[in-house]
Amino acid sequence: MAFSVPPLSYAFDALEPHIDAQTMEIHHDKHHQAYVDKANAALEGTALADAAVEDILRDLSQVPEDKRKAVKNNAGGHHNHTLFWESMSPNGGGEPTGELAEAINAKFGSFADLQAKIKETGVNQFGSGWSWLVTGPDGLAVVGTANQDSPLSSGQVPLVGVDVWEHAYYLKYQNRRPDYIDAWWNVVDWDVVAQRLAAA
Ligand code: MN3
Repeated sequence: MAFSVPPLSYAFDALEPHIDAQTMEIHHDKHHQAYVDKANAALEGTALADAAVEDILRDLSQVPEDKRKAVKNNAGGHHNHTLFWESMSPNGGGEPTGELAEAINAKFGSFADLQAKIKETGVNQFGSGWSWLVTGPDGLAVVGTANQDSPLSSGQVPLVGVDVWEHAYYLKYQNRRPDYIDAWWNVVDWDVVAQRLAAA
């Protein structure tokens, strides 16, 4: 089954003032749709046309070589953005609790230390990409990925990530990527992140 852009579970303006409605609408309806359309076009007629996006991204070597770059970029873009929308909520913000909080404290020292690391990774991502909290063979980690590369392709499970492509923030924040990341914490749904860790 071809990929499709999942509908948001909240309105475009629900994350105001932290993420503006126009950015959300263009980002979701135009940018994400473009990744989906291009991923579907690249996979059409291949043995992976009906595969789950996670299974494709976990092993890109199974993608025919002439399609691999398009699939890496666009299936990656589809999966990254799906995670992104689901990780945010108008009722988000605050701090992780329970096992997620314990795991963060054990690995990074504190939630504030984790926030600093994600921000540093996002601010220092040259060009376009993402800053992620992942879990993998060595437990929790903060990693940056370029473009639409997925942590799944490096054997890690993305738990939450902040999109630091300019299209994610430029209308409201212009060049102020650090301010956008600071604001983004106010909409992160830590319950969803905790569920991802429990399922990983
Ligand atoms: Mn984006």
